[in-house]
Amino acid sequence: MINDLDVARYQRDGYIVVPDVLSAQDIQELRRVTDEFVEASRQTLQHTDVFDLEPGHTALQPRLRRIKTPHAQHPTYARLVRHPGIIAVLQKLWGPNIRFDMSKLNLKAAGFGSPVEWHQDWAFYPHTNDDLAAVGIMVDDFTTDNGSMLVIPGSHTGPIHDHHAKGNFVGGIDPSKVDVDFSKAVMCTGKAGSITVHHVRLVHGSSANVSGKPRRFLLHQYRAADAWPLIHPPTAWEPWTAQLVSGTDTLEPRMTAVPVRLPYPAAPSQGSIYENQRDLGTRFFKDAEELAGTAS
Ligand SMILES: O=C(O)CCC(=O)C(=O)O
Repeated sequence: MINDLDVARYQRDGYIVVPDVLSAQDIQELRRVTDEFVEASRQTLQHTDVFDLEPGHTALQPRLRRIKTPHAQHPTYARLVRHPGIIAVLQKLWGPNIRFDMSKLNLKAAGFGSPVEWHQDWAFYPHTNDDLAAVGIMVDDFTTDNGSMLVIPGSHTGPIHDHHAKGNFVGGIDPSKVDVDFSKAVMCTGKAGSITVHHVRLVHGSSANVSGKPRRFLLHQYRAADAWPLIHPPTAWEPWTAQLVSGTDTLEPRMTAVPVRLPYPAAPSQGSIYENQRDLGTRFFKDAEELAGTAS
């Protein structure tokens, strides 16, 4: 699925895009099921354990921003956690022993999909080593104008940046306070069925969707089986070991010299990264309305 050059590129840049991992049939099924969730979101006007809603969401015009833990909500999503193409890519990067963590599906509907401010996933869940990555499945074609993910190549080897504002964790980086050259950002575009793999310490984000086409991104978090969470460690062995998707488990976490900054005190706005980032003072990305206002 990937070769040694891809591995070297991942190690150097902190991300890769791999085309043609999911079949056209997989994608058709993912879109069908996802449309059902958008329909179901008409029934609520508040965020729930499953739905994170865009501002302006109504029953008549549903604006679903995220399906939370989709693998726990529908068998179609659950099956993809162990997709052989995805697991093969991770095995090539880390070796045989791999554990799934969590999933989420970020939807950016045509014309209004929310931006995600710059952040490092590591700020949310530091472990004893940093062999963790998010795999992003492109459910739609990712283009230059529909809010594709942006990454800062090489930033996974740098510091863990401050994700706090007014003393609280807010899950986003204040662009005016960090030494990151955002002009070096690269956009991860590709055809539906491609995947992105980005390192847990990579600085990344994404702008609003100003195109006429949706951008739906199913994200799976995985980690090497010997990476042990420094916060929210498992409280029972069985569910923890059941998340192994390849290889064998271990009772011996691998400790490496990784920079850690804890996500405390907790974000004042809870529920999703979009909510956490509400309290970030300075924003990098404009929302769709602001972009439309600028354009007119
Ligand atoms: O949906 C995106 O473009 C990026 C999402 C992301 O980084 C996140 O949800 O943590």
